[in-house]
Amino acid sequence: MFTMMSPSLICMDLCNLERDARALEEAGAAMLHVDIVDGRFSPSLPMGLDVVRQLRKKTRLPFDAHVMAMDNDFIIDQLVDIGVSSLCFQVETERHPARRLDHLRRNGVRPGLALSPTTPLSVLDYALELCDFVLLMMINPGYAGHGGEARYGFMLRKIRDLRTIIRESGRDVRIELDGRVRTEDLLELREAGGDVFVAGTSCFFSGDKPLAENIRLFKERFA
Ligand code: S6P
Ligand code: MG
Repeated sequence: MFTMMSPSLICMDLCNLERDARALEEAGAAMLHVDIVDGRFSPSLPMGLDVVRQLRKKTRLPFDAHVMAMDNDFIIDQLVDIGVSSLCFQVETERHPARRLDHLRRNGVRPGLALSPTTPLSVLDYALELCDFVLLMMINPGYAGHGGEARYGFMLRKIRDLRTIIRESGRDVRIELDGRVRTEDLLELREAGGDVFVAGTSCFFSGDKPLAENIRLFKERFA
């Protein structure tokens, strides 16, 4: 179960990113979820690209980027140059999703689309075959820091519907779930069809215990 988690960079101790990345590496994490919010898509600007670029040199963990921006051009080009392994962007603000997905694949980055909670799955009708994964936001993207945000009740239905669409397509497309992923909900989310789970403040970075302790407890539970 641990290897299905994508720990969220912006939920780490922002003054000790290298330390936390190493702790995750030592614990056997498979990747790091790198959120880039531009401050306009949603009112939040947690992490700049230069920090991501510096951190790239400090850890072996693959970067799993998630872009929430009004204009993707500059940000995506920079993330490709930094060397992220996979990248998804919010489909709602992208004028040319197919072109963007093709560009990522041509540059050796696994491409994905991110969907806000109420964005219908029909946007994937012709895009699914261009994607290696689809990220479903279970809260409003970029609002993770807002206390009132909670997973929407229809998300389990949406995850199951997407799993059915992928199964029927015969394609190997992963489902990544992001936003308020709680340890106690993991089995239910996995049963619904989730493959990869973003771990943030509702999981490893709850703040009540040190990261290493939270990871230890998590592994104990899912041994
Ligand atoms: C922001 C971003 C997410 C957050 C994640 C945090 O919207 O896309 O990846 O980092 O939601 O997790 P949590 O458990 O604090 O909601
Ligand atoms: Mg994210």
